[in-house]
Parts: sequence; C-alpha cells; structure tokens
Amino acid sequence: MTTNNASPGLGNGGETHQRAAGSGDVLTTNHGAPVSDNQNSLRSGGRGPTLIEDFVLREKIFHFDHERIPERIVHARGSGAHGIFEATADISDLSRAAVFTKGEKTEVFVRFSTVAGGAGSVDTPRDVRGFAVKFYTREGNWDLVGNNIPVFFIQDAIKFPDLVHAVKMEADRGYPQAGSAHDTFWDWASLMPETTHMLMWAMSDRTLPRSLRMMEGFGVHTFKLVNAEGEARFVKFHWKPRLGVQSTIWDEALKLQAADNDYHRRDLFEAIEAGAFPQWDLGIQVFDREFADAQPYDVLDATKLIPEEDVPVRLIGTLTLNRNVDNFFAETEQVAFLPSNVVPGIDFSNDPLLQGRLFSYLDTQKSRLGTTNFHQIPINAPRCPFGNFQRDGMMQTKVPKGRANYEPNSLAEHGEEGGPRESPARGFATTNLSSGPDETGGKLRIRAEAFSDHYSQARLFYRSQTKSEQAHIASSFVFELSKVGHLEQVPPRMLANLRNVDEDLAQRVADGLGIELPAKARAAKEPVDMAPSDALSIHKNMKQVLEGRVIGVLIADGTEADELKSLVAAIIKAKAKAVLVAPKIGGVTLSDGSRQKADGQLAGSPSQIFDAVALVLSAGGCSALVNQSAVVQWVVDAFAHLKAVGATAAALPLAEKAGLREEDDIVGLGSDFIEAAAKRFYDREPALRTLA
Ligand code: HDD
Repeated sequence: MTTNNASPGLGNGGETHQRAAGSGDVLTTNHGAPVSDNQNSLRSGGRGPTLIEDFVLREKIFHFDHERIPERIVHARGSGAHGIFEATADISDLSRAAVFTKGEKTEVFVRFSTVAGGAGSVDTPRDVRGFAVKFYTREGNWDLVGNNIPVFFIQDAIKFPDLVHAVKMEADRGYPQAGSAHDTFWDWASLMPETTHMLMWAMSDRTLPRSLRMMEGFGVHTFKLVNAEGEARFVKFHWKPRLGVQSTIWDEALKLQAADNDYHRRDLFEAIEAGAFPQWDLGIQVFDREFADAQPYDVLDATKLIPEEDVPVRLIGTLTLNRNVDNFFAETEQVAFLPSNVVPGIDFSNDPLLQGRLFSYLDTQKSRLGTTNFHQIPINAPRCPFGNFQRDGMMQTKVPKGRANYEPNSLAEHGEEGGPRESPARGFATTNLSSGPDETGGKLRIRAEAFSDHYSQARLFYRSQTKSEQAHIASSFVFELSKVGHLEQVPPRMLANLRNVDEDLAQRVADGLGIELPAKARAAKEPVDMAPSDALSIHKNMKQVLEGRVIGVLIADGTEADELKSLVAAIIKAKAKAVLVAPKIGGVTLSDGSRQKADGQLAGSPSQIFDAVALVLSAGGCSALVNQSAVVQWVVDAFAHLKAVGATAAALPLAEKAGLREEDDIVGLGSDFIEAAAKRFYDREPALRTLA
C-alpha cells in the first residue's frame, strides 16, 4: 500500500527516534561528523581571527539562532503530561466512538495553560485555565480543547481577535503581562454585555486554582454523540478532579507570583514524579432537541451552561496523568490541539464559536510550527495507521513509495500499489441533528434571537455562590476596575451591566470603588431568575481531604524528634506531602542530637506555597525565631490565607506574636491538625480583611 502512514517508533507511548539523537557516545555535528573539540572555535593562530570554514561553530550557532518558535497567540504558557484514559461505562447506545468502548484504554496528552500571559509569564495570575486533551484513539486523534470554566466570553468566533487584543498587554506600552486588570480589557468587556456571565466566573476563585490537579475541565460547547445507527444526541463534556476543586485566595495568589513563578508547573511535575498521579473523571450531559427547545437559553450559545441539576453529569471514564514529558519543547511546546480533530461517533454542533475554532487552530499551527506537516511531529502524530494522498510540503519526513498520489486510480489493476480508499462504513460522517429553528435560510450576518439573554445565567452563577464566594467576586470587580484609568466611563458602564445581574452586587462594587451607581443598562432581553445550582459553587462542594496537599513544617534546633516523626508519618499516611522548612537548608539538630536536613530554607519557602503549616519548635527554637519578622510573617500569611496553623505548646509564643489566639486559631499537632489541614477557614476572612 502506498501511504504516508509510517510514524516511526510511535507505538511505544511516544518513544521517538529523535530521542536517540542525543544519546550516542560521540558528539557529532547534525550531519553525523564526529566533533573533536567543543570548547574552541577554529582560528588562525591562538589570537587570530576565527575562520569561516569552521562548520562545527557555524552549524552550532546557526541552530541556536533559530531555537525559538512563535509562542501561541493565546494560552502561550502551559504545562503538559502524558496519561491514559480508560472508558468505564458502556455508552454504545450513545456513541460509536472506540474511545468510549467500556474497558478501552487510550493514550492521552494533556496541556494546561493560562490564557493571557506570554510563555515566560507566571502560573498564578487571575486568568482562565486551558484544559486541552489529545486522545490518541485507534480511530484517529480526538482533541477536547476546553477550559476550567464551562462558558466563554463571546458567542461568535468573529469577536475572538478583539477579545484577545483587549486582554493581552496594551498595544502601545507592552504591559500589563498576564492580567485583565487594565483599561483595554474592561473598556471592551463593558461594551459587550454577552461577556457578563463569563466575567462572573473570571472574577470568582475559579481563576485562582490551587493546583492544575484541582480544577474542573469543560468542553464548553455543545457537541454531538452519534451511535452506530447514526442517531445523534447533544452532549456537553466535563472533567471532574478526583482531588476536588480548590482555589487560592487573591492575596495568596499575588504572593505566590513572587514566591514561585512555576507554582503550578512544579506542582504537576512533582506530583507525577512522586507517583501521586492526578486523576479526573470524564462526565457527559446528554440531551435531545426536545430538552434544548424547552430551555430559556440556546444550547448553541457558548456563554450558557446547562445546570447539572437539570441534566445530571454521567461519569463515563477516567483520565490518569502518569508520565512527565521527556522534553518540554518537543512535547509541551510542539503539541498542536485542533477542535476539528474528532473521531466517528463525536460530531460538532452549530455553535458559531465552535465553528470558527474549527478553522483557527489548524491555521495557527502553520504559523507556529512552520509547516503543514506539523501532524508528523511525534507528539501530534496519530498512534493508529494513517494514510492519504496529501504530499510534500516543508519538512516532509515521510517517504511515500510508488506512483499513487491521486485518487481514484486503477493502478492496482496493473499490479501497482493503489493506495488507501475511503470507507463510508468506518469514516466520520456529519450527522443531522436539528438544533431548532433558524438553521437554514437566507445568507445573513445576524445572531438568533435566542442568543440575546446575557444576564440570567450570570445571575444564576452569582446567586449559587456562598456568601464568602460572593464577597470574593465583588472584591475582584473592585480590584480590577480600580486599575482602569478611564474611571469616569468604564466602571460605570460595567456597573450598569452588573445591575442586571444582581443589584446588591452592583452596589457593593460601586461602594468598593467609591463611585455612584449608574442607571441600569438596557438589556437586549430581560433576565429571568433560574433556580440556583449548588454545583456551581466551589465551597459547597469542597472535598476536605489532605490527599495531594502540601504541608509546611517549621523546624529549628531542638525540635522534638519524636513529635516531628509522628507528624510527618501522619501527613504521609493522609497521602499529603510534608516539607520541612528550617532557617538554614543544611538543617537542624533535633532533640535527640540527630541532624535533620531541611527541604526548604525559610526565605525561599514562604507559607503561601503550603496548604497548611505546623510549627514544630522547642522552647529554645521558638525563642531563636520569635523576633525575626520573616518567621512571624510566615505564620501571619498562613493564617490570613485561611489555612490551618498547628503548633507545639513551645511554639505558642511565635503564633501569638503573629496575632493568633491560642484557643481559637491554633490547633495541636495530633489528629486535629490532620483534620484541620484539609480545610480552608473561609469564616475567618471577614475579621481579617475588608471585602467588598
Ligand atoms: Fe482557543 C488555543 C481553549 C475559543 C483560537 N484555546 C487554545 C488552547 C485552549 C483553548 C485550551 C490551548 C491549546 C494548547 O494547549 O495548545 N479556546 C479555548 C476554548 C474556547 C476557545 C475553551 C471557547 C470555548 N480559541 C477560541 C476561539 C478562537 C480560538 C473562538 C478563534 C477564533 N485558541 C485559538 C488559537 C490557539 C488557541 C489562536 C492558540 C494556539 C493554538 O490555538 O493552538 O488558535
């Protein structure tokens, strides 16, 4: 058969022949010539000019000069890992896709990302997170390119460039990096009422994930599932993290940016390296045309979600990330996700945002990866055989044999290879599932009337939150809008929109900014009250388990050896990680005279990188530290970030110096601490900081 389907070495979980390139004994040029000296260029005499004939030097510098490729236009900063998806339910009545066959295991590559910042920006800005999954199924690659938020800013792909221009650094000054708290974003957003629902999510703690391992993921759009009989149903995809959803709070996120630029990337890498493989369940919400017609919103509108109370999420498989990348550039940077990558049994809907994405992602790879043959890069190549008559192009690495580069052909009748043929039975076919009126008609640049309600679901989201979550949303609006220079125009326009969401919210933000509440914006369609959905709240669904968390344990000379040992054992038993922090990285001398090495030095391990802290100090250790402001700040921050603070009796003077009260604010180091460390104490917050 004459195909271009060879994908060398890919059968073995992404093992590539490229990897071998750096592993020989002898250093060579890219063309294989052994190199005798990698320290000195070729020159005339010891101090004379360098010679142009030095091909070793020229090739090395030439290659280095071209090492960078354009970063992604959005989602430039990301972290990836390999894993396995296992289908756990029989949904053959819904979809014929092999990836969903019960028991089927499919290799995956997942890349998480922030949206606005450049590739070198930090991990913890207030931002939406990308959650892109490439399934290497036996019927081709399926890419589910989603976010950690189930809705989007806009309804139509034609607005995407405006959204991205507005949110990224401003065109003239080149700042701010990785954040929406600036004029152009809020200028644009306040003029686009359809962004309001997504803004509620963006201003909530959803955009401050504690860990990539503790985020939900969503396919966002309505897709279709198609079974073997060709029957189609609508579907929304969800990823549910086994560790539960957990977020940081704003002050903590800000301090994390200073403490560790790579906070999320490091956390993911270290968890996988330690064998604590992150897991998510894949869930589906399946519904038909009848359900869609009965809703007060349009299921083709990506600014809308379907409450889980209306259509429960059914779990159908498990994703486990179990292998870090070998090479960041080759894998995480070069991976190319395409929403247009679907497989038979999964189909698109008419969502106009999705339809635009089907073009954009294929197109952008040519500019980012430089060639139409980007699918041959090992991380992108299907792991199943693939072949067609597409030929040539830059960086073609396949060597198709024979004359068959067109179809139909009758070469096989003459004893030659004829090449692959189309397969109506096995191939992908677009399936008709009417999604309601206005699907056909004259050619018009219009939006359906059903897309015109921009506020009801924003209200639904806000009213489904706890008091503390609502306060965080109001405070985020205040923070972001206070960074806007055009204070007379932009915040009032935003407040006018917010009045359609919730009057109390609008008033709180106006008060927080210290400005008058403007008249309510005229709504294209009057919002309706939807029944609150508990599933939309993080706090109402928090899993209070220690698994996957990191506990900072402060030690000093004289720390009781047994106390430390039993605390660390209890933390490990609860499947969390204990990080020993000491004034010096070389460690401390414990009460029994033994030396204990530290995992982190105090100044380099501020308490914001931990989920809870324990002060395991002797009286001597405590008095040596109690007057050091950095140590006191360590405790102040942990408490202010609503974390459990545990202490030995001898460490109480330090906790008290940090303003904590023995009775109410400090826990002993036994089982109470293990239980408390799994929580966040949101009820503590109003006494600690002013929230809008
Ligand atoms: Fe997008 C990247 C998610 C709308 C155009 N997008 C990108 C990535 C994610 C998303 C997770 C990073 C993929 C990776 O890790 O490589 N994008 C979304 C979601 C959307 C969405 C959930 C709405 C539901 N995107 C969207 C629209 C357009 C784009 C409407 C264009 C019309 N997105 C792109 C892009 C990127 C991208 C410019 C940059 C790099 C890439 O595609 O491969 O083409």
